[in-house]
Amino acid sequence: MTTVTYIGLGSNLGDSRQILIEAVQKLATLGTVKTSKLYQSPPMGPQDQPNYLNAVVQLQTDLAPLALLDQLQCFEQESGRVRLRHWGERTLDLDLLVYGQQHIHNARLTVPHVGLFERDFVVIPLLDLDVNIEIKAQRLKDLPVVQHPTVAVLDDDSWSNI
Ligand code: A4P
Ligand code: MG
Repeated sequence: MTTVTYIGLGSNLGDSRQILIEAVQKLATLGTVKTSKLYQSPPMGPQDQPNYLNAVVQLQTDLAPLALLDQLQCFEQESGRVRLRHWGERTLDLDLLVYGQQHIHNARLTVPHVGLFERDFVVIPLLDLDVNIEIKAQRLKDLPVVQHPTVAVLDDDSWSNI
């Protein structure tokens, strides 16, 4: 059965734009993808780290949640993932934001992703993909972070060439 999922992409080390393009190409091997616009955002967490590039991909896939997480972690490793500290700089971060309507809580996975509603670098690109999206009965377009976003658009949704 095919499920609509949303994956958050972030990078602030290395050639971030190229790393995110390659991540979208890899996600496209798992199902049908659509990409949000490409954004630059100031770091959440430690401030002595570079700005991030962020985007969200809608992925329609047959993979079960943990099998999808395995793939995401594999793609992170393939990008030469370096992760120096919690909420710190990284070459590639792939977060499973939403998996259909499911609520998942286990040792490896919390879905919807923790902190999603407070992160403009996640909410704004999700709205690119579905302006009426609701998560846990919350309409994302009504969230406070949408009123004063700190993210800047770098490119329209053709940035990944998918
Ligand atoms: N895990 C649990 N739920 C999930 C999920 N829904 N998706 C577990 C993905 N992984 C999930 O991940 C640690 C563990 O979380 C995984 O092994 C998985 O089993 P991690 O990415 O290595 O953990 P981390 O470095 O502690 O980061 P964490 O807590 O995931 O941080 P975030 O939330 O990913 O934030 N600022 C800007 N502007 N843009 C960003 O993209 N990203 C971060 C990292 C910090 N600041 C940022 C950004
Ligand atoms: Mg993460």
